[in-house]
Amino acid sequence: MITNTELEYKGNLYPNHIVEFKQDNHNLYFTTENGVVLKITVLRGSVIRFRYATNYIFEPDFSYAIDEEASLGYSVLDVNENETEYTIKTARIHILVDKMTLRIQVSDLEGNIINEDELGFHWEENYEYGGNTVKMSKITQTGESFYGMGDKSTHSNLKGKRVENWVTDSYAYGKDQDPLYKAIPFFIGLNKGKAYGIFFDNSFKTHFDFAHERRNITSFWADGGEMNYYFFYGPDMSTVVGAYSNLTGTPELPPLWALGFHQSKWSYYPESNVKEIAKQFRDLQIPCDAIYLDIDYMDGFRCFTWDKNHFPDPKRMISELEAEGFKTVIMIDPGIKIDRDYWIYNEALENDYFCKRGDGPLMHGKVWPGECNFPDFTNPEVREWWAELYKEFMSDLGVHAVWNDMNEPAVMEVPSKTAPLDTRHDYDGHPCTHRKAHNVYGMQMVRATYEGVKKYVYPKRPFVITRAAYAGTQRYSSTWTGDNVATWEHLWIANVQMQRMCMSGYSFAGSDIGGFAEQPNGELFARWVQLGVFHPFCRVHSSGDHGDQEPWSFGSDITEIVKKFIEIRYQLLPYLYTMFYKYSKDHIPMIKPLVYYDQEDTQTHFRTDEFIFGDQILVCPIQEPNAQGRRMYFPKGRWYDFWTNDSVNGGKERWVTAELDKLPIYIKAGAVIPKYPIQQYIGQVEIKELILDTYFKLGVETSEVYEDAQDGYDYKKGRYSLRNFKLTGKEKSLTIQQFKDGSFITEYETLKFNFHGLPFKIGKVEVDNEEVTLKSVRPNGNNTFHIDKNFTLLHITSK
Ligand code: NBV
Repeated sequence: MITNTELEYKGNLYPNHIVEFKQDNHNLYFTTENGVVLKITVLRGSVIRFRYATNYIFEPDFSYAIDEEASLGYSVLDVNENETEYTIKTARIHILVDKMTLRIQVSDLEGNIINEDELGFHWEENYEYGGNTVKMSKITQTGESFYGMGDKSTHSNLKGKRVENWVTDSYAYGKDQDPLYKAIPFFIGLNKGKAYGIFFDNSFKTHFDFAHERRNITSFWADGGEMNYYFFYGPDMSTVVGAYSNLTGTPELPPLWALGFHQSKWSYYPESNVKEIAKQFRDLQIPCDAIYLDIDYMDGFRCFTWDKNHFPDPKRMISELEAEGFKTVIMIDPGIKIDRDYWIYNEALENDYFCKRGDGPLMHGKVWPGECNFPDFTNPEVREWWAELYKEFMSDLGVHAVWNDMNEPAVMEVPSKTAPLDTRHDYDGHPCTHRKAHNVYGMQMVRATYEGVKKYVYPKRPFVITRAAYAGTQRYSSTWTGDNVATWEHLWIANVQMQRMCMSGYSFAGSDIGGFAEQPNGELFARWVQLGVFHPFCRVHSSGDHGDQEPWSFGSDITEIVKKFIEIRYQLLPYLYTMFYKYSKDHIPMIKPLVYYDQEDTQTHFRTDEFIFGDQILVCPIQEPNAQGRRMYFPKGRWYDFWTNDSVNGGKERWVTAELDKLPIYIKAGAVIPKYPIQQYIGQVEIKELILDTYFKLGVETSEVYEDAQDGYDYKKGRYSLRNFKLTGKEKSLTIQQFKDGSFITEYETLKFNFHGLPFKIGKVEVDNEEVTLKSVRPNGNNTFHIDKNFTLLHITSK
């Protein structure tokens, strides 16, 4: 066994024995003889925060990641002491703190070790910058798996990998390239069917080694700041992800149109080109809700200006597009052109809003407009100023939403691709260098954008997109995975990244469908659309320099396929919106990898391709050219083929067919899937009935449908409609109970049930205990009929 004293000579410093213990309510302080203080805070029975100070002093407690509304509260907290250790007991876990080494061991109430320190906390002093490199190492079990960590483009199970978090502009990145655009230092560990999570809330560059360097060790460390991490116990992955998501927050509901299909390119201009694209969508009857203006709409890439040659009257154009059902989304970058004739530049300069270097000069760097200065978005005053800049765009011109690019911040022609490390930042009153602020810079920019957009689109809801992100950014903004490439490998990457983002608390995300760099062929484009319509954010975007990438750019066969899948997305909008509602309110990820769905099935631990869209739709993308089908794994339960209604039992890998116009999609038995009719854009048609595709199950299954005014804030006053359907299937009968909540009155009066997989012929139908003749329920074919939207009990029995 290695003792701490021996290791002091190998460059690292270690805590030694505990000399003092103090408890202050839910904070427990353990002080060692050599000046290390471990502060353990019990936030909830299974959410514990660990902080370590060296030389007795903690840093001011400040984090951009933590949501003010995070839930707190626990029922049990007992601390006991014996000769060798302290034991902290909550209602969910036991934590041992070793008196000689300060090492931690967490176990469940049955005594199973969930997570234990190897060397535990240790550190190295940083002579050059001051402070410490703070480190933690933990023991890894043989069968342990690791998930999460944001946008890493690598196998979903991180076992054996080393990754780092440093928000980076990564044009045309590759598989396994790291780091990328996001820094989300949160992972989930899964061992012997029990899951836990660790969120290392430190905005310096952080590193994670998942049994890569040493087979039985997982470690994480940061280039500065504090060892400050949150531990979440499951045992279910859903509890872990939910608790992390609760701590770092979720977004409010977006306007429903933000969940429609969006079309983008670098760049659509002039105005006539934008209009032409919009017209094509309507002529071809391909649903689309938003069109994007990339940087070329600006005057010389100056933020908050328009190129008046290309866009002589933006207000008129935006309202004309709106009349056709299109929302206009514009790009904003962080770099402000150094130009004494540009009012925004002057205003920022006069008010001292730009970042400065260590010794005082303004930090500058080259981006699209040429040399730029960069607002310090970590200064609250700067954020307020930035938010106000949106007034004209949103209120006067009618811009609908904003897309924040290059906010890593990206700087051209320098090896670091970003600001120099000595750049100073306010960090909300905790002044620091870029080493600490880099990973949150983009987050604070998009936060300011969000505040401005929210204020000036009111009473509508804001919609914002960001490229860079730190943990917690999901509260303010949706995101995309940056500059990917039009290759089959990138289709695989997009799928893994999205599942990973959802596991990392960030569900409102998507990839540039079809690929940003290079040009897909029709087949790749179609396969990517098939995947992309099952991602929460669904947008085609491309660099535009290799040809067109609109749904009609690859010949009529591809156009038909793409149209068909976009239509499926529009039909599924009430289902998708309900997914978002559950994400926003209950912190449930919108899409789930199979391991999340059934962590007890070890087959799922290394699956990357299949995922669950919402709770009840199993999707498996086709990721190879010329495929007629593929092998896919079905998790536990019974699944209906979306196309044929044939059902299969899970727990097995099977061959499934999927010619180019098909994607393997399966519906969970018992599900009631809500659908709207196809519309060309949100609000185009009156919804006359809610379609409920109902899939028989022997047993019980519940499904929900959330609806509201699709925009605005009335839902916060209770004006929403939440339907809960409890389906109970027996050999010769089917019962559906409806429970309703909320005061929103939906515009439709009827529910149209489509029954799939009924094992019997319908004999009798009773609605709220009254028999209805089959004629009055208007049977359509075998198994379709309409009933009043307010029913509470539907009972169907066999002939
Ligand atoms: O503004 C141009 C592009 C944009 O289209 C893309 O989505 C961003 O990720 N932007 C990057 C800057 C240029 C990239 C080469």
